[in-house]
Amino acid sequence: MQDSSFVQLFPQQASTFAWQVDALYGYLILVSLVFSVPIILAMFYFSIKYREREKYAVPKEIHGSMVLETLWSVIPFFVSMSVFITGAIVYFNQYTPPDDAMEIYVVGKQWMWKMQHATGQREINELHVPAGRNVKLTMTTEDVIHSFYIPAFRTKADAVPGRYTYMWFNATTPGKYHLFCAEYCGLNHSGMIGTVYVMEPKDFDNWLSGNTGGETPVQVGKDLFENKLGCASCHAGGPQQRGAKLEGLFNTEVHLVGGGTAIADEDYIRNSILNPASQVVEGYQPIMPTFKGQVTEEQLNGLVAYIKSLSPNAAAAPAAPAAKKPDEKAPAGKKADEKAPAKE
Ligand code: HEC
Ligand SMILES: [Cu+2]
Repeated sequence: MQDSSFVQLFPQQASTFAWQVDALYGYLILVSLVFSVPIILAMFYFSIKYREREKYAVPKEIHGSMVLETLWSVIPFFVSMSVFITGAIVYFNQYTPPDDAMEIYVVGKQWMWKMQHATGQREINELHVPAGRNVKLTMTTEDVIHSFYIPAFRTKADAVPGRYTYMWFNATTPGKYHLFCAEYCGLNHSGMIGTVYVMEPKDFDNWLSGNTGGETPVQVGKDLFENKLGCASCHAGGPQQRGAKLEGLFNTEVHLVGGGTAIADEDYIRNSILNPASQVVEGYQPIMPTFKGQVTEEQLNGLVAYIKSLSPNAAAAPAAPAAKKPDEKAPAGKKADEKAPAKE
């Protein structure tokens, strides 16, 4: 629960890695203090001790000290490496979703968060999750960049147009927590807020079964695949099928025309549907039409979920998206504000 009884410096720690983030943050503050306080004190001390006593005095020459110079190089080296290494450990832990995580789809949109559980329940600006279980969010957005931020879990990840990003957490304490959009996304950005409800696992199971919310993402995808979009006319299986085999595809390596390879993760499947010509599978003709503009983000999630379900034994996504190279991200200046003003 949010505690407002006293001035609160930090939000409550409500996920398994919250304490790690706080400990690292505390360590950074400590390092900053250890380096800044003595320096400022020494400044005052020396400026008084060595103040000008007589005009044009010539001070005694001091020659270098090997011991001193070694120390002030080696100590900061270890201090900065300790920040780097602990930071990297916390980061990789936070952005590597465990294989056994329960999956929830999140779509950002000006100005709301739309969630869908694997069992079909939909929520808007609310997210119900069980305590003590690993939860993985697969996120994207319909318009500009948004950022999914749960301060009490000490986790935040951008939702980026045109691809999937992931976040995971294991909530420790049942209660109600703030959910924010942490990337300026236009006029009503400040209203793009919500609530995360962490429930006891058995309450959550009740909530989930008492809230039957229509079709599951896999069912939505299957329906699109077999009926509405006609994917099955090429991908139905059997010897004469014109499309590539999709059974067992997820998380395997695909050989592409032109000699490259790709791992068939969520982004690959998504891209195969939207830009089929950009990654043509070896041994096939580039006859697949693009479905860009014909499917919503939620329908895409369904198609991806359905194609994943054709590979029952595949593990979850291999790599953390947020751990991708920074240059793969949208250029800093090209974020939400680019598109947002037009809507105002
Ligand atoms: C006109 C026939 C045709 C239709 C319709 C079609 N595909 Fe394809 N699809 C292909 C062919 C051919 C390939 C292999 C060549 C390529 O990668 O473009 C392919 C490749 C793919 C791949 C990559 C497979 C791999 O092994 O890497 C995916 C995923 C896919 N299609 C999904 C879909 C979905 C989902 C739909 C419906 C929304 C669809 N396709 C509709 C013909 C089709
Ligand atoms: Cu937003």
